[in-house]
Amino acid sequence: MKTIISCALIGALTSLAMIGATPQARADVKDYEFQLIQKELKKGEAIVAVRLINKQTGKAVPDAVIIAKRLDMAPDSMAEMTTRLDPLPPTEPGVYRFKTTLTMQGGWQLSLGAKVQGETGTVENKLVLKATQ
Ligand SMILES: [Cu+2]
Repeated sequence: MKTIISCALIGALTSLAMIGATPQARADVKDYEFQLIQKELKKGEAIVAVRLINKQTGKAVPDAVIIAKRLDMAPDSMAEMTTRLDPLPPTEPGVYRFKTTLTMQGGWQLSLGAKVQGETGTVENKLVLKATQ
């Protein structure tokens, strides 16, 4: 009986020690990357979804705060042509979704700025997607 109790106690102390040293604390904003779930979407009403991953662990990163976002046609030399980008509630941890209207067929650039929990600095990515007929 006595042995069981001390094992449980050691287990609890080990868990506490692990909480104090999360591997994320040593990561850098450059270790994070947004990836498009779909690189081609139909022209018109669309949902753009991106996954934020930690490149060191390959894991999806939930609870990031999107602080900047823009969708424009820079890839087709129309950087001034922008469209709406409304955040949608998450359905999967680490996946960020936006409702938009792809008003023209062609290349669109999605620019994102995000704050990751426990990291200083901003994750900034530019991703290119294609609106098809
Ligand atoms: Cu255009």
